[in-house]
Amino acid sequence: MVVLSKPGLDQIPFITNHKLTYFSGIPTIDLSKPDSGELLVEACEELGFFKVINHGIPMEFMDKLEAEAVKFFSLPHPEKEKAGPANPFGYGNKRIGLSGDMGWIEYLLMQTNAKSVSQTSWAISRENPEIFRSAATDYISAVKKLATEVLEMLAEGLKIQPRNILSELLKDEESDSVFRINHYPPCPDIQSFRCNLTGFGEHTDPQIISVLRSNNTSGFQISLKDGSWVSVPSDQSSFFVIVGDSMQVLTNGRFKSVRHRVLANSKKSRVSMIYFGAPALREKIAPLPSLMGEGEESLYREFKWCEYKVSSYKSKLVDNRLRLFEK
Ligand code: GA4
Repeated sequence: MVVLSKPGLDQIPFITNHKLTYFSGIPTIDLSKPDSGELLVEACEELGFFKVINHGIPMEFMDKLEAEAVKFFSLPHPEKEKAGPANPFGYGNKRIGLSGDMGWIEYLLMQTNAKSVSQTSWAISRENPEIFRSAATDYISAVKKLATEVLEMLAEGLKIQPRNILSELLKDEESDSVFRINHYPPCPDIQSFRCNLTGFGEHTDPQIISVLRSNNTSGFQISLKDGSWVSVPSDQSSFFVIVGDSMQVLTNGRFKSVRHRVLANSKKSRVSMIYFGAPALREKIAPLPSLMGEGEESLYREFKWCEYKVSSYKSKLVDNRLRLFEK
């Protein structure tokens, strides 16, 4: 009999098809090269996932925020619980979303606006909220800029006008973008099992584009077209970009939102920070007319982002959320 010594471990699903094959085919885009648009388009069509290097964001931004996050996650549990429960924003522990998903994870989830970042900073440190607030604000504005640059290069690669047709969705003052910092504590118990424990269960991101950065602990996996899972070698100085469901709709299925998940690590702590670039709640999402070929039919019915969001929160992580909006 397997004895689970950690409380709560029994509620977290195991992953059985967990071959740890590292994938060497991740498209790497050098943002300092001006003509990367077409390579970006290719990566979004083939995989819905790529890595960006020479992005211009100083390592100091990542280090500062990660250090603050680690400080918070190292606090005793009762202290951290004061900043929770995530509903969906705030501190969350093992429970993901509102539909009963569980993972070997704790996290901070917030909106990217100044008010939400401030509230989170107060919730996690009443004595000195300013250090976290300023590190998170700097980091979020840097990754938001990176996301909008990538979207502008994509518009160029797709040969659609104006250049900011996609990026303006994120630049909107009322953009519903969110930010999360995940901490996957090491789980020594899993070493003795033949399968892996779920850190964050498989899912696609509902938003337009997500920008992920993690420390040097592996665990992140993506699903390839044939349904197989591959591990993404970690790289703490680069960013990984994930195509979300809304981008799949905007491109009428030309870009694919990539399924991804995180496996718990038996030895090392994993810390990741993800910016989820979303439109404003009132924004209508439908395939961009300029991307539709002659006679091409829309695969999705038009919806408002708030409608998709509400429907997403009713779903389980693993669900195909776009199915409800297919024509
Ligand atoms: C996945 C992407 C983001 O992390 C997130 C997640 C959200 C949550 O953790 O609260 C969701 C998940 C994510 C998709 C379906 C719903 C909502 C958990 C869940 C079961 C913050 C988001 O926007 O959607």
